[in-house]
Amino acid sequence: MNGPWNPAGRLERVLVYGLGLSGRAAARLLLSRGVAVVAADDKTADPGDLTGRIEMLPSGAGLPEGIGAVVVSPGVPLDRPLLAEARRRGVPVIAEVELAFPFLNGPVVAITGSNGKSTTTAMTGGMVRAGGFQVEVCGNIGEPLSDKVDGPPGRVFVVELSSFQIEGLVTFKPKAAALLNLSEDHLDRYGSLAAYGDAKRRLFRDQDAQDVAVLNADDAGTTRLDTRAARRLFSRLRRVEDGCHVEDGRVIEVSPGSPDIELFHAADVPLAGVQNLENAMAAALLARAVGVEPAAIRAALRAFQGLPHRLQKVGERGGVTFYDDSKGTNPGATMKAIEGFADGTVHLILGGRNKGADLATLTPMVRRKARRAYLIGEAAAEFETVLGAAVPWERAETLDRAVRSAAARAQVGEAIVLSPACASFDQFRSFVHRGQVFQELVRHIIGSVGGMGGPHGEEAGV
Ligand code: UMA
Repeated sequence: MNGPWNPAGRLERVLVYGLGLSGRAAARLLLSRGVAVVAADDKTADPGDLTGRIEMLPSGAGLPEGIGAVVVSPGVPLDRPLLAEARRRGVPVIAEVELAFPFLNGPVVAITGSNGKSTTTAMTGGMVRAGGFQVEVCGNIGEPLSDKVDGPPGRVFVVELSSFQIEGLVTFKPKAAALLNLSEDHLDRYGSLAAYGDAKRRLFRDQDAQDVAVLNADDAGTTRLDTRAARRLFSRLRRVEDGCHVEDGRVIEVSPGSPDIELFHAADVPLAGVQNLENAMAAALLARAVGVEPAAIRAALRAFQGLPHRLQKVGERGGVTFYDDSKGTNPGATMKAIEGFADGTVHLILGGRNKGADLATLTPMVRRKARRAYLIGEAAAEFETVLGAAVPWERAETLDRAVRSAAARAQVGEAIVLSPACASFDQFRSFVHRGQVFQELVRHIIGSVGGMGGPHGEEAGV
């Protein structure tokens, strides 16, 4: 990956591989700087607004002559033949975020981790904005960094980065960066947790002593990191020496040689789930790294609305609450999502396409928190095996049957939670689509008059 990439060098012609959100943004940035763009896509991609401005590489063609760099989209695995050819010919292969980095006219605050990235990114953006700065919130959260390059100087770029994007970094150097947590995800691409962790840790490689690395003291995988940056830890469970921790419900910032400062109260975090306290602590340390005062941190937290499909409360009926955590696409995310519920009260919808994770890691938490599990999609059979007799489960197969059955069984004070621990692509277009379908089903149930029939015509228990 580390080709001889020189961001200051003159580029004449660049290959953009993948013409989705990031590929298009990279192409726009390159064109705006007078660089010719050739685009490759393994599916037939419509160049849209770029029609006539870029050249499309015919399917199956090799790397054209005169290409100075390849900008690879995050979803394109690095073992694709075209990328292998680029490496063989000494052509640098970089991420879209790497392409954008040298053009940025303000500090970068970067967020990565297996879970909580988007929420933490949005929280950090809110805090930095409340601190009086102009902010661009972008990256994996949905808006490519390349589209944010042109704008007034002095903006703070709060950037969510996936491991896929980090793999293509060469000179990217964030002023502050957080590694929120590390648990099994994307093993279909990386093969092992170690390789996946290594991909994430690259983010900190080029930081120096003036920069800040925010790490999770409760997740050993994140602190095992070589970096020259100042390490600031956050912990829900123990005291730290530099960073922040929780004391009697208050989140306290500790810095060697300085008095302790109260950053916020745990009750200021308006979202359910222990993970959101962790996300808020990480966001606060990142905001502190660019000079945001605690009052602004508190104000932003209290006003934070949460993001869709992240343990989002979508409705309530007869004392039963429905939560959409469709973004819970790996076991680590699902464990965190249900940890904050009272024991034995969760009707948990699990399943979809397993990305290579060991689903058995979920079993102890499911045993503790769930009243019943509803298994859907390709991973249903695997879940049957790993859950065994830990908790009652049923093979619902589809989301529709799962929601109806759960709604028919749930009692006052219980929750119905879609947090599937798997990707959505076996039955849905994306986790967003899956969440939207869930919310539509919930609205239908909540709106229906006089109870609802369960999967076998049972009377609603809600
Ligand atoms: N493509 C190929 N060959 C391949 C794979 C894809 O040609 O082997 C083409 C597709 O046909 C398509 C294009 O590449 O035309 C899609 O590129 P992409 O999959 O890299 O997706 P983008 O539309 O560029 O969106 C990406 C991120 N997607 C992925 O990482 C898969 C978006 O994160 C991100 O918001 C966007 O860049 C802007 O930065 C989404 C995501 O699911 C939300 N991320 C994963 C996650 O959060 O777990 C990592």
